[in-house]
Amino acid sequence: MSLRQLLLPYLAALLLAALGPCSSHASAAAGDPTIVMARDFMFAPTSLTVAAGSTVTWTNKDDEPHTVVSDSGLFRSAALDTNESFSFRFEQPGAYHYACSIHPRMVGTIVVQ
Ligand SMILES: [Cu+2]
Repeated sequence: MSLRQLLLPYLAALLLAALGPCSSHASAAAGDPTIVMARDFMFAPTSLTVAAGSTVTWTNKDDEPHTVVSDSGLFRSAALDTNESFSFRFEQPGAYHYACSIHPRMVGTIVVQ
């Protein structure tokens, strides 16, 4: 094995680590609790991709109360005050759209693969 063959996987891993997740899209491994924060009347990231079986946790980092309500009625949080959280486990692949019922322009999507 040449030195180049030995170094290639290491360099590839380094490059992936340097690139990191983009700010508006993120990914998580199965089972990882993933935080989607409501801050300044936005969910961040707006679109989050997770593996089936992942639990997504929303934490309100705003001074205003927010909710997390699925468009299809699959999940619905109570009003979350500052630093309160809501979690939901996504079992089935699909695209799940949700909004804050207090501020309907606050919208987000969880993509389950
Ligand atoms: Cu809100």
